[in-house]
Amino acid sequence: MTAPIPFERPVFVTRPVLPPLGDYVALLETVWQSHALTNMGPMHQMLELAIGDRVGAGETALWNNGTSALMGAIRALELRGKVVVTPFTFPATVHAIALLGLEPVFADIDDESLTIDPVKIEEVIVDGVSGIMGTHVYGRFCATERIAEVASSSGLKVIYDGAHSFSRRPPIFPDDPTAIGDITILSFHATKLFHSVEGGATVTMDPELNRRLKLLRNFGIVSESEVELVGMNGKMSEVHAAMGVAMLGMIEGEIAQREAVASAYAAGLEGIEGVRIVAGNGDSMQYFVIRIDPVAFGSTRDVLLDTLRSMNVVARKYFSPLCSDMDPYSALPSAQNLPVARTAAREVLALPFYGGMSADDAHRIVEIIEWHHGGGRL
Ligand code: T4K
Repeated sequence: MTAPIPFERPVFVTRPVLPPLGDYVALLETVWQSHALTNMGPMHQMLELAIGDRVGAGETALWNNGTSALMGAIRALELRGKVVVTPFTFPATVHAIALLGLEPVFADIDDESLTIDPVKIEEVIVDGVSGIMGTHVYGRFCATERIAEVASSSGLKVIYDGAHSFSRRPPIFPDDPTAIGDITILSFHATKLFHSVEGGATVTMDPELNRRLKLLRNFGIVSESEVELVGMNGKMSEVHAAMGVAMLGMIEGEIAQREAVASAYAAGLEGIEGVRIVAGNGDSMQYFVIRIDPVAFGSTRDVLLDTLRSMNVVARKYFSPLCSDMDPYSALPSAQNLPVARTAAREVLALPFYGGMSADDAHRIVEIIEWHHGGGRL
């Protein structure tokens, strides 16, 4: 096989979707006229309602990003001491625990779903654990029913990091009372299929928790004369909310375009020994992730990544290194024995995946993977 032609410009793992500039400017004009720039103004209210409609369950509150939504969730549930958490996630999940002075306790993941394993959660629950945090990795759901059983038998609260979960067609959550846990957070960062440049949300089935979450994102202020809680500034500005409103109309088209890219990838990758598709095939259209079995494929993920990068394909190792191997956490006893997560972190690779790509781009990336599999190196 002859060497494939490198891409002329870098093809990144994602490229933010943008609404027509005119649509955004028209919304900004109303912001300019009102002089309401933040503090839950009209754009914020409009977006919060629209997101709640699309979520379709429980009550939704907007936040300025997914990380402060995670911190708000921990505070709203009054978690203390230790929190059981997955090591296979973006650092924000674990940092939210540590930033609030709590200690993460890592539990290994399930090899198939790459989400926190309920059996491993049970094994690491010790005195002082007050909650469980799982990540719906690449938008694939944790074993929420089983986790609910573990939590209720140990008196623990459950938070789900659903940063990747909004990137799918409704219903966003399965029709299952355990799906949201006590609180689920969403991220609307620029790299997400739906975004408000920076942004996030919390979802809960409990109206009182939603009331507390809304207080927590605004300094705990109930009224000019009453501050009920130690809160923060987690509010989304009107300029960001306007972007979210402009983006609402873009979601379906972007999902459809990504479906075409995913089909092109799937058709091409099928049959390459040692390559398995783990995300991008329906659950969520946020990431297209493959897993490389180094023996069957004949090369490690890292060497393949070098080849892809040499061809201007900027694939990413989401999520490697494991959070448990990062400096702030690597000395924790629970960070030492996570074999399933460690293997996954060595093998996963998020390929470029966004609506602006063509099926031909996906074919060319598959060709590079095939060429590498056949022994090709630059
Ligand atoms: N929990 C989970 C499970 C998460 O994945 C995340 C965030 C969070 C919590 C926290 O939510 P937020 O607080 O962020 O709302 C990116 C995103 O910054 C991060 O939001 C996301 N997860 C994570 C998976 O991906 P990086 O460090 O990979 O970003 P970066 O700058 O390398 O961007 C990736 C590629 O995207 C670039 O190579 C080019 C492209 N890009 C990026 C940006 C920001 C653009 O083309 N334009 C842009 O403006 O973290």
